[in-house]
Amino acid sequence: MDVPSMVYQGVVILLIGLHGTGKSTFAAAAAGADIEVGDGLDPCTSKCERYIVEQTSDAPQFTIIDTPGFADKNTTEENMDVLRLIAEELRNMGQERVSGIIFFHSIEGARLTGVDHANLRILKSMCGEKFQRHVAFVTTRWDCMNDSEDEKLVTRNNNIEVEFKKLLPKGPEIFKFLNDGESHRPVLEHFAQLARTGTVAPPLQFAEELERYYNKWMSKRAAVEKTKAGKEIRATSRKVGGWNYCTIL
Ligand SMILES: Nc1nc2c(ncn2[C@@H]2O[C@H](COP(=O)(O)OP(=O)(O)OP(=O)(O)O)[C@@H](O)[C@H]2O)c(=O)[nH]1
Ligand SMILES: [Mg+2]
Repeated sequence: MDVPSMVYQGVVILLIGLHGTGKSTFAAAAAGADIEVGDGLDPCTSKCERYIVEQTSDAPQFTIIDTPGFADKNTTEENMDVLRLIAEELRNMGQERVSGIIFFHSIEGARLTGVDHANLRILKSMCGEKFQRHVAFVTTRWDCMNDSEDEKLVTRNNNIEVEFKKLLPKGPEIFKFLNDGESHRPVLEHFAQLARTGTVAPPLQFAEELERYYNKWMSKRAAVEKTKAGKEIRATSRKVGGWNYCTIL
């Protein structure tokens, strides 16, 4: 169901990841909504969109926030724009808080690339240590694989899971999305279970930092740049771009 602006209900979950990894596809499956998805090549979602997941059982209601994907090159300004849009969304939430983040990764890639690592570092900077428990990783496109039991694929997946856990040692749960109308459920159930057991998510480090900087009358733009996630995006571009890029900066 599409949500009127400024409405956040129940457990609020942010969908984050490289563009084309299946965030909107997951949101469409979870919310039963007709959501535009991309061709996997060009970025599709251009702003943060909220969807409510109606629950029939005792599960809590969810608000899912689909976000524009991070760029598949280390393109500073594009990623900074994504961060700004997420910052705006967090500001719109007022007293409401993000209870979880789902980070998406397509299993089609042979391994985690430099761009994947860069995006994971942005994620880590957004979360801060205490929030890590409230992150889930979802690998997508399992249905595009000929044989999900194939030895090479299983090894690849195991390696990716080890990498994920190394990068966020405080423990993300990892799920597989099969594009089957069902596999989104265990992911939501994971967050529902945290809510049921009263495991309240701490504030996102990114949200706390923004609040602090806004309170110092910093402009929205400057505040986003000053956060750890903003600095991470700048630092990555310097490493990748080399001295030429630095000179331009
Ligand atoms: N078969 C299959 N296709 C998928 C899966 N996930 C995503 N796709 C396809 O991949 C393309 C991109 O998916 P999106 O859901 O738009 O990806 P996104 O992460 O929202 O991309 P941006 O909005 O650009 O950040 C679409 O054509 C989807 O149908 C999956 O698990 N299985
Ligand atoms: Mg999308």
